[in-house]
Amino acid sequence: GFMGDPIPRDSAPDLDYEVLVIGAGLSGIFALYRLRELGFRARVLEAGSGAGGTWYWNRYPGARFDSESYSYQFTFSQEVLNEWDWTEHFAGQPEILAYINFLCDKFDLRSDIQFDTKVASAHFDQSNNCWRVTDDAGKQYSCRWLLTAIGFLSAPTLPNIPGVQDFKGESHHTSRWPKQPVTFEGKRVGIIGTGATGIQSIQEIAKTAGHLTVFQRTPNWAVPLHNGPISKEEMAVIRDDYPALFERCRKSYMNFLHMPETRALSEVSQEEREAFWEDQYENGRGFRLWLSNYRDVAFDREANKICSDWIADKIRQRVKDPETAERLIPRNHGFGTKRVPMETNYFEAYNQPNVRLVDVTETPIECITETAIRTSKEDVGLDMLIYATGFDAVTGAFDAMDIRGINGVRLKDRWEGSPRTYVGMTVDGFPNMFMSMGPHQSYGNIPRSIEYAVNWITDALAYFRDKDITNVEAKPEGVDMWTEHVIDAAKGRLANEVDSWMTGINKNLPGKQKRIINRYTGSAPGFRKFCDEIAANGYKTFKLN
Ligand code: N01
Repeated sequence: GFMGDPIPRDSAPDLDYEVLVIGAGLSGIFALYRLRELGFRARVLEAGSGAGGTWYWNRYPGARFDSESYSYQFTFSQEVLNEWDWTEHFAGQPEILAYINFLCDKFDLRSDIQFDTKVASAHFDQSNNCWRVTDDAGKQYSCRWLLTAIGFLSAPTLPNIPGVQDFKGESHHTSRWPKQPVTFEGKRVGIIGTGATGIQSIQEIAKTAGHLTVFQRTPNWAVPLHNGPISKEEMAVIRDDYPALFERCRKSYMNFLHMPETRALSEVSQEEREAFWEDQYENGRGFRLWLSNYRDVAFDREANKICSDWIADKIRQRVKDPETAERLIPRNHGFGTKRVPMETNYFEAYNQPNVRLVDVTETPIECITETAIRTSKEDVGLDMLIYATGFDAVTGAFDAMDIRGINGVRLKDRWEGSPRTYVGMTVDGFPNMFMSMGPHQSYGNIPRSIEYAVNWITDALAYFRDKDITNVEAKPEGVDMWTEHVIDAAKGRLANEVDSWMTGINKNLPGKQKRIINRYTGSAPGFRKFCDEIAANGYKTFKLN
């Protein structure tokens, strides 16, 4: 019980639920676990037929963690930490989904998750101080508190190429991959997109495809993942290290295991830095080369160029055909200025006779026909077409619902141009709505961030219940302050000068053509400290009624 209450009081006896959670991904299932623990009447509405969110939908070949499995799991249950063994340093999607289902089974979470229920709208009803949620079958639900757990990379987008609907072969967006097995043997497969998803897919599909054509618009600075199996013995050693491992994540800038190098590139000799990079590239697991790099590589053009040039040489060494190698080297952005994809023999795939790279900046795609992708030079005939074309990131999943706050103001309009939030978890004008992984919240290592956000939100709800507070709204000055802070925290980063989902760009969406600060880049420990203080001060920075 909370604050000595054996049975917590129902804070909304007249409503269907005290709390409605939208989404049963990692945020949603942990929210449900916590809300139950705190004694709330809660329900989760989930569009899919199973739990897992990102890991439910993204079943594409090669989908896997690219942060260490053991750093990317929940820590809330010691029992689960004891019981669950990871079999790879970077687990594949099937193992991750099995882990999520293990959580659902263990805590009987599914009994409060309503699957196959897509939320169409959520309107705040001022006179009754509640949210009225409607699903796409027209069913209505009322609740006091609304918790969005909808992810920030969950609204997939197709390319704005004429003829996308015309293709008669098999076609899949990576994020809506079918559950039944998809085979590539003997097929002419084409893939558009070379982000983190495309790169994971390409290296896997290349193994079995009859022929694979990669349509690349922007090459990426992918670096080796160095995955490997975890033996039972090694798992025991890792498990013994869990407390230290999670402590490291807590201390690090983005909740990852990797600590930044504190020196600047200019402080070390060429020999030293190259030996350092060589070690990171050849031996460093996961994001090390990116996150443990010299501190100025993310800020200083010169330092970044030196590092990028060094990695470009690695690509040249790995790709046999020099022209293909040059096409695979990014020219319009430096290393680490976009999310760095992780790879295993990605570049070597282009040495295989069944894989071909088409640079669509040289020969633009004109259209998709019933049987082919037509470039300015040729028709590339295809049996299967894969869209690894990314997402309407950050705000896309919010925009997909009709969310309205006080006086019917639409969230989509409120966020026109750029999202604006108070600590990424609340919005002024949208009382009693809380967001896990909302815009301008600390992301980084996502499960670490989710655990924090969901704990913060659910603790707040328990506090409000205890104090008889039934209406909570962010103040406009708080939203102004946080938005300014987010912009300040990003100052000087070379990443701001690059088109990517992190700067709010999606070239397929007319409304997403202007660069903004779409992601909070301040430190995770600083973020937590700030939010902890809000709680410690009785949430006085909110309007409380
Ligand atoms: O999407 P993206 P993603 N014509 O937007 C291309 C996370 N993630 O799904 O760059 C031609 O990065 C587009 O080209 P361009 C991670 O945070 C995590 O790959 O616009 N090409 C680009 O190459 C990541 O950052 C994990 O020129 C078109 C690609 O499609 C985020 O998800 C694994 C096109 C889209 O790349 C998003 O990654 C995977 C067009 N019309 C992803 N439209 C793990 O942690 C788009 N493209 C394991």
